[in-house]
Order: sequence, then C-alpha cells, then structure tokens
Amino acid sequence: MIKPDGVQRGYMGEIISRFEKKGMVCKGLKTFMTPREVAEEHYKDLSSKPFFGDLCDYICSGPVVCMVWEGPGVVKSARLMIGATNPLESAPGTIRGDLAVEVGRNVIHGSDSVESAEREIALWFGGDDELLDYEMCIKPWVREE
Ligand code: 3AN
Repeated sequence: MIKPDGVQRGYMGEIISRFEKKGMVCKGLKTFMTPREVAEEHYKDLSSKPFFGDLCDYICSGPVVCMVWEGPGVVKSARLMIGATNPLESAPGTIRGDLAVEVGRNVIHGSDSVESAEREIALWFGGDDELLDYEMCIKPWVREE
C-alpha cells in the first residue's frame, strides 16, 4: 500500500513501476480514503505503542493506493524492495532507502507474511470482484514456468 505521503509526493507511478519492472503481476489496485476503523484494524498489533494514534491519523490523512501483487516469493521479495521500517536504515536502492527519511513517513506498507497478506487483502479489498484473475502474456519471458 502506498501511504498518503507517497501519494502526496507524487510517487504512485514510481512505486508501481518498481513492482512491474521486477516482474510481479498486479491482481488488484485502487485508491482509497482509509476509514479510521480500517486503519486501527490494520495496525491492531501496534495498538499498545505510543505512536499508534499518530500512525492511524497519518494513514487516514489522505488517499492511499492499495495493491495486490503476485509472483514467486512475492512477500519476501517485496519486503526486500521496500527496505527496513526506518528509512535511515533502509539500503539505497530500496523504496524507503531512496524516497524517505522518517519512520513516521515511510511512503509504503508491505505485508510481512503470506498470512498477513491474506488478512490485509480481505481487510482492504471488498471481495473477489475487486481482484483480477488473469495471466500476463509476458510471463514466459520473466519466469521459467
Ligand atoms: P513495517 O511497515 O516495516 O512492517 P511495522 O509493522 O513495525 O513496520 O510498523 C508499521 C508502521 O508503524 C511503520 N510502517 C511506521 O509507519 C510505523 N512505525 C513503526 N515504528 C514506529 C516508530 N518508532 N515511530 C513512529 N512510527 C512507527
């Protein structure tokens, strides 16, 4: 998910492009004003943290871009491309390493496990009618299968 700072700074195309270029397949994409209850549910594991309120305010402060990307090892691969939570510790070349400087404005969220991805897709997307079922015709050129 591209967070509100990523959208406001004009990085939608840049970020989507990185996943496309890697060879991942986009199976869902929408812009969305996050309802407070969705932000709180999404970050419920952080609800005891002192920054929880500010984090939810920030996520609800402007449009986000929700995306579902498919590909081999996609969760781990996307996390590597996104970089560490703290952008000052993210390697150059990663999205946060290249585009952000503060943990509270780190431009993108990525699911940390397949189980989290399933939970988050169910939370952020309205069901199968918002997700795409198709094959990319370039697939044989980016994957051996
Ligand atoms: P990640 O997004 O890398 O999986 P999490 O799940 O630990 O990291 O944290 C979720 C979000 O909470 C981060 N993306 C960041 O926006 C915010 N966050 C994490 N740690 C802090 C912190 N120390 N101060 C402010 N915000 C934080």
